[in-house]
Amino acid sequence: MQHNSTREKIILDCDPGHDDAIAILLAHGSPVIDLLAVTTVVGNQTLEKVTRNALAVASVAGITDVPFAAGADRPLLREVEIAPSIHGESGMDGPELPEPVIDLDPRHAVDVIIDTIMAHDPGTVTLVPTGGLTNIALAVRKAPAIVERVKRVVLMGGGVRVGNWSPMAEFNIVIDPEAADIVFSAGWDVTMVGLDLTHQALATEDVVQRVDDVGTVPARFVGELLEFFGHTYREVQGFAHPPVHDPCAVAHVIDPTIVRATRMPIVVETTGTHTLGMTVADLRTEAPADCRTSAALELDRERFWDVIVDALERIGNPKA
Ligand code: PIR
Ligand code: CA
Repeated sequence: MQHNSTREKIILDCDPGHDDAIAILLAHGSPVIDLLAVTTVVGNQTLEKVTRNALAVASVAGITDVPFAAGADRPLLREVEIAPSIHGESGMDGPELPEPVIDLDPRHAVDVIIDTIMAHDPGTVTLVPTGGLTNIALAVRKAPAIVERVKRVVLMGGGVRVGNWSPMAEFNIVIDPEAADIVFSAGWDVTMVGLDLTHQALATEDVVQRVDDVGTVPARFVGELLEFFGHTYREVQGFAHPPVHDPCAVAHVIDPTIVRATRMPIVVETTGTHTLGMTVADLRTEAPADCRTSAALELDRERFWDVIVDALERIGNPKA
């Protein structure tokens, strides 16, 4: 991997999760991303399971020089809600999951997030959350100075007038709406890569074929993830092809012309009777000058899959 300061430094906070796993592989394999840390949070499955899955991804990809740390095992206020109907009992059903080859960092994820941000120059670290926002909210409360210090937050979650866990709410936001509220209103730059965008990132047959053609162990792993994810998305959500949500946030950091965002005020609904966890976007007029929130609405499909295939080709066959 190349080591120069032109690469975008990111912390990936995730809940693997089929699409989270692909986000880790994309971040690791991309020549323009410097993956500083991977942190885990309860979401698609229990904290224990998603953390185990993250370490399995590290094994598959041969990631040995990045800290992996476990974080919150429950939301700030709500009961734990997981998604076995989509991600299976393990949280990453489908491929065989290899044993960890690296040890978990002994620190709590919240401390890894804070320490990592503070160890780098101001305005250089981007946070990329692809699960519930509990860890990020806790980090903001524990060390409010990070709000000024990070470059920006590019999160997968929410959507403009579209939900998946309820008619109006997306899973990552609705499982911890108070945490999401803290993150969206903190005052830093937030780019919401939501369902409007990720429902354009469908793993169609030609995409699966391109991944298959890479022919390496990590590419085969991705193929098996897509097969299981495709199956549950067909059975449970009635989709012909599965949307590969989380890598879209990483792709936006790689190149904002692949995942294009528009500035607009966005707030999180924390009290709605039928709209709890909705990301309420104001599209009535042009965003005011001080608006710090954006929603990604437009995907360049071709180049999105290009960067994923390119990352897989660069990872190669670490176990072979
Ligand atoms: C949850 C997810 C995906 C699909 C459903 N139905 C529920 C997970 C993905 O990992 C992604 O981060 C986000 N949450 C999409 O809602
Ligand atoms: Ca996720």
